[in-house]
Amino acid sequence: MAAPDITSTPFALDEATIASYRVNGFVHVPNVLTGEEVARFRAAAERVHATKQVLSDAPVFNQIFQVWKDDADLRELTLNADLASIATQLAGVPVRLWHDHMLVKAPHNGAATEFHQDAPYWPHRDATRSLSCWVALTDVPVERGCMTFLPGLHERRDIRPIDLNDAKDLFSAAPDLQWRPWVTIPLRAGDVTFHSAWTPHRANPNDTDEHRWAHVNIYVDRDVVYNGGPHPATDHLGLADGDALPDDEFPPLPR
Ligand SMILES: O=C(O)CCC(=O)C(=O)O
Repeated sequence: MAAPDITSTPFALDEATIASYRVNGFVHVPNVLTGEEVARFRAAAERVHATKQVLSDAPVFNQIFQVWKDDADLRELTLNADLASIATQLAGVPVRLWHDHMLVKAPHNGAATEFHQDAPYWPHRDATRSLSCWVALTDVPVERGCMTFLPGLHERRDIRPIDLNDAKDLFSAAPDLQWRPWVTIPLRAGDVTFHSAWTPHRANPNDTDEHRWAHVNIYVDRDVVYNGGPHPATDHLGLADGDALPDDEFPPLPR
């Protein structure tokens, strides 16, 4: 399979942004979606939230999983070529979709998403540069549940899966991280952040009267293989340890 040309992209990402991502393990890219796109995708998110089964409805967030499979508008957002192109440039390797999910914090949900890395939850072998794109479909100021990152830790690969309901768990697993600086990034609707699957991150509770609407696309190294572990994205597929991820379920992007 030919590798995508990661030097030409419809969305111009400057060298400073790529360099910042490579140093910090996350980056803020403003104004990726237009106001019209935000309005359309937000309406779709509200529609899907009202009708589709929630994978997790813990206070921390409502998680609605694999929305690209059922909703034409959200499919466009998940498979969006600009977002996938930015992810490819940041990763520096070809990627494929792992899964998407909407993460909706209800008004006054009273729970932060506590610090964790993402990769330890996933059943992948040979992942090196996997990353997430977190799309704000509403303004997300600090008090509505924006993201906070611990910079410069994306090569840290020794941390176990963390309980994201437990504020102390990451620091129990990795006590040295307790003294690292936190970087909190409020987003305007249409802004995105990208974060490495190994960058520790959290999100504040939603202390406002409005929902926090976030749509997350997760990209993994295109040549990652399944390691036999449990996960809702793979449990129904009958994959064996060592199998490649099938293209129809985990599409190579951009396409
Ligand atoms: O939005 C949140 O509450 C947490 C998001 C998160 O952990 C992620 O996108 O990896």
